[in-house]
Formats: sequence, C-alpha cells, structure tokens
Amino acid sequence: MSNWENRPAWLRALPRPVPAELETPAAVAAWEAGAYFENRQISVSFRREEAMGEAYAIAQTPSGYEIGGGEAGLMYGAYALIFALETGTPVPRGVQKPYYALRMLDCWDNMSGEIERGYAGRSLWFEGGKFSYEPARIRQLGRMLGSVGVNVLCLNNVNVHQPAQHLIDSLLPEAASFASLLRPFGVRLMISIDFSQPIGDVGTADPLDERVQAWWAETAKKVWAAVPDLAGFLVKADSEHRPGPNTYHRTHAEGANMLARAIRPYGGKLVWRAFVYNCMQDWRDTKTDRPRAAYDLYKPLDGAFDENVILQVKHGPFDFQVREPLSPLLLGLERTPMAIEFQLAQEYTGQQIDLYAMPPMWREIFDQMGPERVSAVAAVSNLGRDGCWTGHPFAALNLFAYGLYAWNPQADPETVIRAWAKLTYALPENQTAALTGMLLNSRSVYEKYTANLGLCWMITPNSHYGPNPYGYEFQAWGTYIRADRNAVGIDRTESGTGYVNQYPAELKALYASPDTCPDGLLLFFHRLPYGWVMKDGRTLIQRLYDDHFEGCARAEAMKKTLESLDLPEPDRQEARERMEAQVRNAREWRDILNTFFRRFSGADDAQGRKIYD
Ligand code: GCW
Repeated sequence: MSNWENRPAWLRALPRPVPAELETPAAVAAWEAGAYFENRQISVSFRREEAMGEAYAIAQTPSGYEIGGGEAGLMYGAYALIFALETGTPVPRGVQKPYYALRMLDCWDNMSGEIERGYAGRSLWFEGGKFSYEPARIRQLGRMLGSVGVNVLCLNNVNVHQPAQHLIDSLLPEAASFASLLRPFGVRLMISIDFSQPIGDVGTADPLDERVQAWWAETAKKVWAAVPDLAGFLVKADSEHRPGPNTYHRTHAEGANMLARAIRPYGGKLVWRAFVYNCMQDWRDTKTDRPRAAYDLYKPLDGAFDENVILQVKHGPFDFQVREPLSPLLLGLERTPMAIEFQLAQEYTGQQIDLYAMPPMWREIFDQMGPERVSAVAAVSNLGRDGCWTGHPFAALNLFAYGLYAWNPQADPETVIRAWAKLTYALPENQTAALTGMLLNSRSVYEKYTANLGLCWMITPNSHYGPNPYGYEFQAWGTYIRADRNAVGIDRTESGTGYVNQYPAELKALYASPDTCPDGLLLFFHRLPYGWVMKDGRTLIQRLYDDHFEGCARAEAMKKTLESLDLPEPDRQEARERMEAQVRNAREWRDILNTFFRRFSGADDAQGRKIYD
C-alpha cells in the first residue's frame, strides 16, 4: 500500500485527517476552520443561509472572519479563506458563487482495477471486479475535490465493461456506501451506464420500445432509492463500438430522451457524450473527415433533447490532442445544454511524465468560446492509487486548477499555478516563481517538440506516448497527416473537406486562409508545401525543424530549473526521474520528426544542426 497519508498534495496546510464522523459540508467547514485557525489567534464564525446554496461570502470581523453561505457554500468559503491566507492573496470579497452548477470529474476506472488511460496506478476504489478501497483515503479524496469545488464524481469508465453493469443493480448497496464517503464534501456520484443493458431482460434496447422504457424507469427507481442524491447517468453510445440507438435506427435524441425521462422524477441529469465518429474509416477515403463528425450528427438535432439532457462535447473536434481548434459544436448549438469535456489524464499530452500544465489551454478555450456557451464542465480524471495521487506530483496541479476553472472560467493561469505551488510546497519565493514559470510554459514546450503547427496524431498507436509520425497514417481512426515529398497537412477549407464551414463566419474567415490561420493550427486546416513561407519569413520545413530543436532545448532547460528546486522527498526524486524520461522523450521526438520530414522534403536545416539521415 502506498503511503498516501504523507502526500497531502495541495492540502499541506491541513495535515490532520478529517474524522469519519463528519457528515455534512457545514460540519467539514467547521472542523477544517477549527483545525487551521486553532493556534492562529483568528476566530472564524459561520452564518448559515440555506438559500445561498453553494455560494459564500466572507466578511471581516474585529477578531477574524465570518463566513456566510448555504450548506456547501460554508465549506467552499472555509477552503477559500484558508487558501487565501496560505497563498498570501486577497480574501475573496462579496458573494462568490460557482459559474457552473455541475463540475464533474469523469473517472475511467474499470472494476478490474485498471484505469483506461490512467497514468497514476490502479483504481482508488475498484479491484478484482469489486469495490475495494480504504475509506480514509476516499474521504481524503473527497476533501481534495471539495476544497477546489468539484461536486460530481462519475465512478466508472464510459466504456462499461462487465461487471460495471451491476453498479445499477446488485452493486447498488456498495455504490451507496461509497457515495456516503464523498457526500460530506459536497461531492455527488454519477454512474456510466451501458445503453444496451435492458437486452438481458427484455431482449432489446430499442428506446422506442415500451418495455425498454419501463425497464429504465424501474431501474432508475431502484438506483435513486439507494443513492437519492445521484447526479445522473453518463452515456457513451454509438461511439468506438459501444452500443447505442443507431442499432435500432433511432436518433441520439430518441435514445437520450428515453433515458432522461426515466431519471427526471429524481432530478437526475442525463449526460450524453458527443464523441461519435466513424472509427472504421478507410485511410484511402479522403472525403470523410473525422473532425466534422460531431457537428454533422448533432447540429440537426439541436433543440430535440429533453431539458435534463446535457450533451458533453470534447473541447476539440478530434480527441484531446496537444492543440486543436475549439469544437465547432460548442459554438454551433443554440438550444441544447452542453458540457465541455477536458482530459486531465494526459493521454496525448505527456502521460503524467512530461509536464503539461493545462490552465493556459483552458484560458484560451474559455476566451474563445465564451464560458456562457456551456452549462456544465467535465474532466477526465488523472487520479490513481499512486502515493502522490496523480503519478507525477506536479500533475495534481491540473486537478486543482480544473476545480478552480470550473468555479471561475475567467481565472488567470499564472495565479492558479502559483496558488497550487504555494499550497503544495513551502519553497522560497524565487523557487516558487521558477516552478510557476516552468509549469506556465510547459504546454508550449511540449507542443513544440511533439505537435507544432497543428500536426497531431504522430504518436505510437495504442500507447499514445512517443513519436511515430506515420503511426496512425494507415489506420481506421480517421487520424492522418498525409505527408508526402511535396506537402503535409489536410485541407479542411472549402476546397478540401469543408470542415471550416462548421465555424461562425469570423472564425471561418480566420482559419480559411493560410495567411491568417494561427500558426498553431496551420497544418490542421491547410495542406502546404515545405517551401511555404510562414508569417515570420521562415519556410514551413524550417519551422518544423526549428520548433523541434527549440522544444527539446527548452525541455533540457526545464531539467536545470527542476534541479534548482528544494522540493521535499519523495516529490523531488519522482519529479527528477520523470524529467529524465521527458528529456529522453523530447530528444526522440526532435530526431525522429526531423529525420522524417527531411527524408520527405530533402531540405537541409538552415542552421546546419544535426539531423539524421
Ligand atoms: O481518446 C480516446 C481514448 C479511449 C477513450 C475514448 C473516449 C474511454 O483513447 O481510451 O475511451 O477516447 O473518450 O471515449
């Protein structure tokens, strides 16, 4: 068993474990404040105002502070106050309330104990086909989530493998006990369901069949009787070989609404994933363009979903690549509540070995989209049973920051990263600044050595770690770069796949011309010759070389920065080992990609650096 007890992540200031007796967020608030302020000569009082719900307001009193709020609000206020004092930042003034009511963490935990795309060890709550966990550790997890405002945890993988189907029947008592460990921290459970589950009992899962409707209504009744505050069901349907309404020639609105009606009496939300595309594409087929898929499917269904359905859309049109444009669906639907889905698990972004801090990406996304376009947020978890919770101790930053962005999508990346650094480590000021700076730039470093200019998918198939420029070129997943000796990239303009037409006029105009398209997305939208002259005057091939060299050099520089930090053990050792691996990875990316493009283009590097033949 790992020694998680000594690994408080960003809760370093709250070293004492929360007692098992605490049953409500208000009780947690009182206890946390009591423990933290005990020896600080500051008195904290609470004023409960039910109507405030999750909101809180902190007022200064002659001897300390008064926190006003609803049940959960008191707890959020207590953590906010402690964090402000710990980080030396101003105590929030006025009423603070979360921007999104649903702030979900989707866990891809299988009941075998494996986590799909998990990089932090095995599941914290499943093992060997059963629930298996340390209650104290789950309580500590609830505390971590509550401290940053995450309020829904989806327990199981969206790919529902057996025996996870039983989470909504024979395993309900266990699910209920598990829920009770998180409830004191304002965290409610959600369950991923298998659309085809009624087949076993009624022989079909056709959403328009009354027996299927009755089956789900009956099931929902039992589920909510066991876990009355369950947040809802999450569904991956007709996606990557999962069952769905298409089998019965029904639309996704018919499928989702049928489920939504079954759970509506209990206030449940039906979260339906929009990650649907043809995963059996013939690579010879250049007409089908995977990024188009979700918009083509869901735009005609806009307005056809019941009010308790939420369409959960990945932030980009592909799949959590290093850089993608915003999914056009997020800008295109007008009458369908949506959740934006992020992936804290660094599947394509370094696998919690290479550093990739996400706040700068979220800032860009929310700025471009406008946070009001969606009504909820979800993120795929990066947690696991490793001592430090997230594989790399610094990867906890993404979980911490996700909570803060879900609460306030206008948050400033540097402020958030700095707060995490200060809460996690007691470093001298110059080292906090160095750590913050390194993390703030980590995304751009990773992007430069792996996937500059919008060229994604050059990765090792299946594992998704490490360079393999033609790895996905002849596969069925719709993931091509189409590099040849003349050009590279995909034309997604009107003369190509027409994907660009899915954007509102302004963005369409921006992306449609290679002269205005941002460099980071250039080869995502355009197919260009190696001699193409970029905005900065360099040729395309030279930019490919330069970025790979630069990204790798910056990774090497990060290693030096890391070595200058007085981190506590075992974080220091873990971070250093992972940094060694990152630098090795960066060198592989640099040399393999440069060689690959030189073999096609025949172009020499203008600076005469080493490129292998
Ligand atoms: O990125 C892909 C992953 C799959 C995942 C899928 C999804 C859970 O490689 O492992 O399945 O996305 O989001 O459903």
